[in-house]
Amino acid sequence: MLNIHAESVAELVRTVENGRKFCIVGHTSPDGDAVGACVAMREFLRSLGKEAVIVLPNRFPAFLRHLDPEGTILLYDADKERAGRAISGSQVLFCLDFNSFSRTDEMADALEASKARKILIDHHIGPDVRSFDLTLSMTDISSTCELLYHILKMFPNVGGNASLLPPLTAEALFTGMTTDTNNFANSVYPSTFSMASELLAAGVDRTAMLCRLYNQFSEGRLRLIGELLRNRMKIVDGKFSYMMLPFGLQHEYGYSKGDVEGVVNRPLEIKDVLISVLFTEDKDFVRVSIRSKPDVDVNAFARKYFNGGGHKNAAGGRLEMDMGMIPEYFAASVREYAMQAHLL
Ligand SMILES: [Mn+2]
Repeated sequence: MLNIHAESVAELVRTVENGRKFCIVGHTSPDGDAVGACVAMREFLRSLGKEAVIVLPNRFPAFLRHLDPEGTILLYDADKERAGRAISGSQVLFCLDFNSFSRTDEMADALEASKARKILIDHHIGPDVRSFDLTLSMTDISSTCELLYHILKMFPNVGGNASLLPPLTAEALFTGMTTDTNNFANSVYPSTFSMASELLAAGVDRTAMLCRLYNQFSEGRLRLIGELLRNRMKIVDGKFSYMMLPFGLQHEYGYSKGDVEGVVNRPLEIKDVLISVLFTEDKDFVRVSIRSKPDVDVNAFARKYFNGGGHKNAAGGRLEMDMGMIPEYFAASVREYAMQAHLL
């Protein structure tokens, strides 16, 4: 069922056993899977008596804050000096939930320059294997958290027994798997349910976790989602949906990063809609989030038109374009792509 390269895991175990100072990094705009995997790894390494620090390129959403109770995760954009020292001073660098250094923005140079042994654990298509000393990558798996879960179970001190994982590791892994599958809605495999079952048996409080993840938002956030779906969602040719979230709207509703996570999935509930895209205005660019119905590949779409990529049914990218140009650009690109991919 699940085919994790045993020799690679053995090499990983040796690296952990022989190392003392570890640095764990995730991608820019860290999501539940990235933060979950980083925290899970940190707590696991600490339980083995190792020094471990997490560095993320920028802030993560507030609904994940409970995963970092001491608030010790370093943010590269806010404190380049300390974050840079943590990266350059480590013997082993764990790179989690991204497939290439370019996914870490301005942190990429520091990661490339690091002399540490670089280990990638990830589930995105097309890992840049040349940048890493050891790559553990699978795409037919729900999340990096799930992959990490199965890997950690193979450590000699765990020996397949999930209840021997540190409690925060177990909770963080369950969190990342839950957010990446949109609470078991997509990319769910038999191994995903095994993981969930074993972690529940090991004592993870899923009810409390779901409440922290999904029921702790501001009123403004829910009203913003209402506004997006009621007034902003546009549909091109009856099949291709897009929504735009410009600065004006963000300010009006007190938006903060992560607030509209998952909203991009909603237009797919419409019978004939095949692709859904959300454009969020950011400092010097527009963030692009793309979802599709199961048969439609948006990884190629994201690569070709949005300087990004990801998975078959969930991808992302970025545009350096005025928000005003987007409706026209989207309509033209999605029509061209639909022709090439024979979607029409
Ligand atoms: Mn992920």
